[in-house]
Amino acid sequence: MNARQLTYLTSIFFLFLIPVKAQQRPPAHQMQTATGRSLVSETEREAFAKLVKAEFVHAWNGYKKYAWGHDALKPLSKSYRDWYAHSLYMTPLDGFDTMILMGLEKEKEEAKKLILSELRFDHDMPVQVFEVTIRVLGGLLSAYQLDGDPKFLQLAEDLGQRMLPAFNSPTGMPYRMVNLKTGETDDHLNNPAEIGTLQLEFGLLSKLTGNPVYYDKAKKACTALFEHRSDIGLVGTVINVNTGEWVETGSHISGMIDSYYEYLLKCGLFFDDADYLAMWNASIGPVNQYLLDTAETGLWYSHVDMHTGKRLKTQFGALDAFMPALLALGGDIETAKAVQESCYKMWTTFRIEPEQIDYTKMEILSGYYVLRPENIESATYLYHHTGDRKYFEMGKTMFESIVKYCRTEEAYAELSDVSTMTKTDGLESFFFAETLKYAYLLGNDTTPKGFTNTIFNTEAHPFQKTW
Ligand code: DMJ
Repeated sequence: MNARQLTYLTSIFFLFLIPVKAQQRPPAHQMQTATGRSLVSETEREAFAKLVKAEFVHAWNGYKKYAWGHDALKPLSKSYRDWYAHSLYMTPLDGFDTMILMGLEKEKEEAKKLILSELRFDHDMPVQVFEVTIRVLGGLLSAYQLDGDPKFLQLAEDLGQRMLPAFNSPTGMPYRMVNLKTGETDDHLNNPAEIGTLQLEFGLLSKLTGNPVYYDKAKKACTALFEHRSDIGLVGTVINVNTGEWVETGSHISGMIDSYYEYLLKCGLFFDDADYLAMWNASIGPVNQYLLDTAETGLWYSHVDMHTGKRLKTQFGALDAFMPALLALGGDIETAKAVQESCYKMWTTFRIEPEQIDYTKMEILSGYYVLRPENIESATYLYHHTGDRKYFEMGKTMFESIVKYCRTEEAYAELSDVSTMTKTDGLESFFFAETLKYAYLLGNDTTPKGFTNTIFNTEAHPFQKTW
């Protein structure tokens, strides 16, 4: 048999073989594992990721056209907003690592050029320590780790130094505001989220610079907060950092407390810090014991008094929806799944989730939607931790409704009211950092070490353990 005949016979053989194999395989949406999970085909995932990437470019182009060099785009008035007297380049910094993960080379280079040529911190202006840490410091650190340019780390170190005076309170817990030039501090009434959500960034800065001061200050602050928990193991909403007295004693997992719990676990895992893991283990038990509430509408986290555990409110919201992601990371998949059902119900009942609902009546308490990521974030975590198609579909549906109701001709806009889907003139930088990134990672996991091995800061900046 000559070579030509051999090729002919081989192709005939494969022509018969391929249809048989194809017939044996059920369509992608019916594919199941031995445990009954439905899977998602790579083609479907890729197509979704491509869609998300295109929407990122759409929103970024709007920022470029109307808000270049400023913190955020105002999508309806086609102008811009800066948080303070000088821009801190929040949108380019928050979006930078998303561009890298999405393979947006041109956009990445233009953002890099802007940040490295314009961003400086020697401004005489008070800034909010927590927000600047999670967005700006976090963005600079992940930019350095993913891009490699040492100028990102120099900027991060400069910023870290300028924020250190915030920790100079009698308790070690930071003041809410610090002046970047003078180091003057302000606002002694702070909350667990703003006190306890600094360690990943300050800790990573220590690891990368070899200067332990950042790690130590942030850890002292968080430990002091933990030590002020009540006898039943809960924290309240507002604490005086000068005296350590609680000013508001409502306990919940919503805004002002949420990411304190997130960082207890993430810092324990990321830094192999046994103290953080111990604080997490001592906290998650009481949180589940006192806050979890089984209602007719599902499983929710409520609001209780930090000292008595007495229920204060049956209120849940867009920010609380981070919890299934955290539970999944902590290994409690079953509670994560049950709470995610509720989060998804909160979304689909109103077509887009409102900021706050009363979960017993499924009634809106606060109807705005500022393009928050938490619900999609949790769907993405559950998808990567279980491989179940159900969570891919949840994330996809949520993303599609954002496109349907929040897309504008040249970018995206927040909603002032989900009952009327009325758009409002804002576009938070976390839409670029988190919402679009988590949606994209649902379809295409481009994180260097894989999604389940990556620790994201609370603004979804992926951090790498390099030590
Ligand atoms: C982000 O800045 C962070 O995720 C923070 O922890 C909570 N709020 C926003 C997103 O909703």
